[in-house]
Amino acid sequence: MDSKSREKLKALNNPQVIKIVEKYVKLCKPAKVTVLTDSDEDIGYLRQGALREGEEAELAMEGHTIHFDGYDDQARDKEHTCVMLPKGKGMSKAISAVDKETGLKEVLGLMDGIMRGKEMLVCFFSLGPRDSEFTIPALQITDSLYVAHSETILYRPGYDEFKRCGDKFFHFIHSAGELTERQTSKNIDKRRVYMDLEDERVFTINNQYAGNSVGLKKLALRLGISKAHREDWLCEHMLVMGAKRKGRTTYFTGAFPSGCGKTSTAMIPGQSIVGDDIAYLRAGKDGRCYAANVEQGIFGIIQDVNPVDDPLINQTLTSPREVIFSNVLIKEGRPYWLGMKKELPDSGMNHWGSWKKGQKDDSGKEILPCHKNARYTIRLQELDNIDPDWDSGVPISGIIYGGRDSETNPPVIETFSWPHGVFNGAALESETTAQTIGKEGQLKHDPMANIDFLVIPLGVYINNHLKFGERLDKEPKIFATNYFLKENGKFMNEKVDKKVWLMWMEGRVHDEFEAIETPIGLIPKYEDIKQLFKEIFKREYTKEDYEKQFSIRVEKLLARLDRIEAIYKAEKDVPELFHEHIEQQRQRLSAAQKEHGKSVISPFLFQIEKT
Ligand code: SPV
Ligand code: MN
Repeated sequence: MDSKSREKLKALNNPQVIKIVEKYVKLCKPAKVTVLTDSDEDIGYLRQGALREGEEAELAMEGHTIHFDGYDDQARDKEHTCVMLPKGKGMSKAISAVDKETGLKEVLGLMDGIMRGKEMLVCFFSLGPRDSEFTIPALQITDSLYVAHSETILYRPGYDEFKRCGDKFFHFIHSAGELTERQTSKNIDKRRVYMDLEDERVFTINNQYAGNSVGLKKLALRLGISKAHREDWLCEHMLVMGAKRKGRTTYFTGAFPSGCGKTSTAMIPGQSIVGDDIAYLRAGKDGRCYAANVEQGIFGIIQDVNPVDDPLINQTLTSPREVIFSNVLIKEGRPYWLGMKKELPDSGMNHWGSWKKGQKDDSGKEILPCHKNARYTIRLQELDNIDPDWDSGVPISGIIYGGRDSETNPPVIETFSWPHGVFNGAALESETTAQTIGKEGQLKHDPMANIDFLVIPLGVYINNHLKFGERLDKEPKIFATNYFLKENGKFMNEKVDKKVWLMWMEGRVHDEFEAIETPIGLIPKYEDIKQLFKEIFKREYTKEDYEKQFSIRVEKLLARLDRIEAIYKAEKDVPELFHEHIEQQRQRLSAAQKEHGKSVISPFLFQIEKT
């Protein structure tokens, strides 16, 4: 460590930071240690370093760079992401866990000398708005310039926070491990992401894909869930946005599994974005729910970003500014991706290496021009639709849960109450996507779109949500959306239709629309949705479309209840209220089926809610 770095560490006057840095220098044995502050010079050092070392390369447009992760390192590795559990502690079946002693021994063993010949970077950030009740300082130690560079885009600087936080901070130790000549992680078989909740630290090694490597993203989400549990707030996989109608701004949060419309909801034209991925929710002194964006940037899926479906992001990614593209196709210094509504070249550099159309990988599978989970990394400030209050907690009036569900839920429903909404979120099912390693299109239970990140038992997590509502004087309304209903294999809605559902939800918050009461919740009246389609898109929305989309599919809904019940029956500590909601919903569905004598019931057969 040179004297400059030494000075920067010393100036923090934080013995815990020094202890941690010393410990991992000793273990990882880097050739050099560099400490970074929030200065432009230090941020520039990371960007320049990533280019110099070949973890990124410059593209034709000013500020744009490309980073490739290894061919087998393109998404979150759920299998090797584990909570290290102290002896005697239990965990839900759906959450991977390893005995703490065994896990620590394994991962620390793999980390011995892992940074040999490399530079260790020591960086400081703030999760959530700085110097606020939301702030969690985070120390990142990594040997990847790409990881550190990404974090300077995605997270608020936090060097000064460490002067006052004592030993209350999260820390993350990452090593990409040995690299190939393409500067990608070589020892993928030794990829591990191990979480230590007691010491609020995560070890992550032999990977580069940001969902595995960037400590402040999904690793901090997991530590945050544990901390929120202890301190009675909520840490969620949620967007935060301002919905704009009639000259007012109404804030919503929305939880959607990865690849199911979170960013595109936060980016609906005409609205404002606060955050697109992770939010901290706290009860305010005034009894309202406040949410803050944990991040200051977007690590977004690039597939289907085009002038029609995502005009704002498209404009941002095609003009000069700081952007890291990852795992797209590069030809003559220009990035290409799936669904960009442009012809893709037949050859170029991609996540495979030098690629040609038709090329197969070692297992004989044809390689797409660009990975489906290819991404872009930008600062929120690059967007014209950034909310003026994005850097603080905003009061939340509505919460949306949405899954990828081709055959069951209607496009939008309002739940009956906070507990009924929590039940809905807890019963969320969604088809898997390319954002995690494994098969796509499998229906999976994904409570609150957070299952991949849960580090506390499911029953405890659900109970925390119920209790959170009790602490509020004015609970947000809870809605459920489904953008992915299909008929004969084709989507029933256009991507942009989500704006209509949002405007309806916004209106419901302000008591401006009546709703129809069904066994699963309140749905819009045909006339209101027809009017919104006309106002927003000048498009005709037919009675037939409405009837198909908003029919109550009793058998499918009952089958879902059975699946959900079976999952929760196998869990400990599930609140009784949750089981009551399952039973009540089942009874309402069965009664409706009996009354109408069919298993798919038209929305026109239900009555307007009684107020
Ligand atoms: C997600 O997959 O939910 C993301 C990207 O937001 S990742 O960093 O992989 O988690
Ligand atoms: Mn996410």
